[in-house]
Amino acid sequence: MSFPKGFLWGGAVAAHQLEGAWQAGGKGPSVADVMTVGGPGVPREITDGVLPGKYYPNHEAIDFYHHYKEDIALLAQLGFKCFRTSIAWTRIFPNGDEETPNEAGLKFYDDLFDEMHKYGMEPVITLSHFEMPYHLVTEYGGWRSRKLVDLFVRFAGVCFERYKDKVKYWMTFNEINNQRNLDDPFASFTNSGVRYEEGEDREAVLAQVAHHEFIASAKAVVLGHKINPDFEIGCMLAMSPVYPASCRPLDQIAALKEMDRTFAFADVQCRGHYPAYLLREWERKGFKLQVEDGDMALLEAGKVDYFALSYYMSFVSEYDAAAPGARKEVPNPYVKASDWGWQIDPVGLRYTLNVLSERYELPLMIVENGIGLHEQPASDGIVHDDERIRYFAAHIEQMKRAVEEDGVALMGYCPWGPIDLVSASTGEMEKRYGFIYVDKDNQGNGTLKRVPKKSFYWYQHVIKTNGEDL
Ligand code: P53
Repeated sequence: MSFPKGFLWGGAVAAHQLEGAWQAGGKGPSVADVMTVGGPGVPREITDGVLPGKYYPNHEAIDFYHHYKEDIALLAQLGFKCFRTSIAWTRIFPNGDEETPNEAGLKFYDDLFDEMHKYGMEPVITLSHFEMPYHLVTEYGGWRSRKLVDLFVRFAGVCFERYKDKVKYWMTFNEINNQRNLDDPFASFTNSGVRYEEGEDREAVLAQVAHHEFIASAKAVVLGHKINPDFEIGCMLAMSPVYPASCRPLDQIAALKEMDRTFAFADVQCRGHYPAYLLREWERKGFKLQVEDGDMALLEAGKVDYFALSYYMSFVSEYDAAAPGARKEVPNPYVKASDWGWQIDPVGLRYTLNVLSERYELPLMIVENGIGLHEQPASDGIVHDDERIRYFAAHIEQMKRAVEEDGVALMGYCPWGPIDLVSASTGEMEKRYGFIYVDKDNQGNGTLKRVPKKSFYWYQHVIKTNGEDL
């Protein structure tokens, strides 16, 4: 037994993190275009529009827009069966609220998908990956407004129609659960174009924002299936398992409740209704969700076909007697963390796949996994990234056990950033994930030259042996 035939080995990126060309072909500014560069523990600044004298790393990124043929050829050399990217909403609807789409933007993705198919590479496409039109933030307050539902569904419908014969695998919202981190301005801004105001009840705002997104996602699923019944349309969550700090029963509850904050986003999209724990919480807190007639039936009708997840790290929660119910994270003594503090835990991947498979009984797809590292080419010009190889070997080993021993239905595996790109959380180029090195630094200097790293040849072999030989 091993990975099924046709297992989708590949890699994953997002438009704003690699395309650059932020104004080419009539593209409008997205939320990613107004974020500066940060660093480990240094947040990116979200500016009011694009300001002179500031450096915005996504504006050029690695200029995939002009290098995509060369880059897809390299990924084909790796043996990719699929490639996950997103469609930049702002290439199709530069402001987000136009009546008609921008042909130059549509054409770019036609060409890109054709290029992938040339090598037998299946596109796996995210509709909204941290790059909504900035105009929708200034004009409507982002997903606070119900208006966004129609605008998103229009965008989704245009993409579904245009690419119905080129794309089979879709996702609606990337890591829709990140915004549960209410104190992180990056999360609410990139997920939903929301900037919280002084004194407002963030939890109540989030409930409404998420409801709009659930409705939009459900409508997109229904519409997509109408346009092409063969479409597979998934939800996408950042899955970081939360372990209890001990076998103390109160620690168990603390971890369980922490996980519910993630599951809340998946329960609605996978099961088609709000879970009891969430309804009761809103009741207790006095939230009055604004719901329209037919919303609940829509959630039921627009359930997703599969569950896509990113997996990078795990957490530990401890009961806090001083603030019961509040989140109290403690370090895990059994695992090591990356330079950016992400706790590396391969066994947690097997654990997560099992939990999701048992809870939802849906096919799963790992659409992100990887480690950001500080790297430089050695004197031979090559990055010898043995640490990355060890990271992937350990994770793929656990993924294999989930499939072979535990019976998890896994569709594919797409490591994050197969080619170095701009980090989402920090905006750095020097938080590198790739099998391919790109010569560019955090300030934007470099030739943009692409050079395969040692891991390139390793992953190529893994794909060739269908994961047998790690
Ligand atoms: P970067 C937080 C936690 C887990 C995954 O992240 C996250 C985030 C937000 O950054 O994001 C996903 O680049 C995301 C990608 C992102 C990737 O993980 O911050 O879907 O866009 O690049 C890695 O190191």
